[in-house]
Amino acid sequence: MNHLQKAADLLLNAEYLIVLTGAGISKESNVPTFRGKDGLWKQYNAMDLATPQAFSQDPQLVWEWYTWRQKLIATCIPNPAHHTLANWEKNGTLKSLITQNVDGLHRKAGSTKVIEVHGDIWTLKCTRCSFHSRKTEPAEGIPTCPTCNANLRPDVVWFGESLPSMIMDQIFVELQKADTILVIGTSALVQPAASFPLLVKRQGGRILEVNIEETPLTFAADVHLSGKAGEILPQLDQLL
Ligand code: BJW
Ligand code: ZN
Repeated sequence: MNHLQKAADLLLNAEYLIVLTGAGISKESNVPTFRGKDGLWKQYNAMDLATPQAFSQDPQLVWEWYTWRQKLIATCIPNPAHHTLANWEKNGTLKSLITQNVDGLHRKAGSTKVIEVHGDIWTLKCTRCSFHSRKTEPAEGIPTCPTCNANLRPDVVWFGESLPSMIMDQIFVELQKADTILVIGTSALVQPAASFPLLVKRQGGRILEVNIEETPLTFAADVHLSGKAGEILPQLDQLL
């Protein structure tokens, strides 16, 4: 049996299928990934940009990077992989979708059961008070809080920051229920998200991986489908 058919059989037999996505699923929508040869970290040092320390030292630089990404993401549209997952939610195949992406493309494709573990690039939060706001226009300069005048920052999770406890609670409920997890387009290097599939595996569940490369998770995968998410997901859909 070929790998695609084996993956389709696992999906057909799944009682509670969840998905974990990473930057690779949005690559074919022209959102750059983080790592790899065209990754965002190739041009910028992660530790200069995606830490709370970097933001307190140079908020201007960090905002320039986020404004550049907001402008780019504003022009991007979901690809066939996002659309396939949205359809699977509608027809009941998929129970929930955990994404590390901040680009909002799963919601744009019509998915509603989305857990954004690293936040949302369009939501801003105050560095001092509890002010939050969501806008769809790229930020200009360093936005400040209308309540207390402190700097606003993107409501995303940076290195060294914990994922919000409400999000972690939601994730653990889903991981406990899951008997199959489909992992798409993540390098599986960043914790804690990289461990979510292993938690499903540890309770007897299955891991299916879709990626153009092998990752540290491939050894644990029941099926690894090598290729672009935007091509493989519609092919899988045809077999269901
Ligand atoms: C395709 C494709 C196509 C391409 N089709 N596929 C040791 C153990 C445990 C933890 C740590 C540790 N050392 C350090 C830590 C902590 C740290 C961590 O994991 N560091 C590692 C790098 C070592 N983690 C944290 O700090 C996290 N918090 C935490 O642990 O809290 C507890 C704690 C608190 C305080 C002290 C100590 C512990 C928070 C992590 C936050 C990550 N944030 C970012 C930025 C988000 C905001 C933003 O977007 O600006 O999240 S970093 C960046 O990486 C982003 C991504 O969501 C995340 C994951 O990247 P992803 O999605 O996997 O993308 P890539 O680019 O890496 O991979 C793309 C993949 O797609 C590749 O595999 C390609 O092959 C593939 N691909 N095209 C299919 N067409
Ligand atoms: Zn404030």
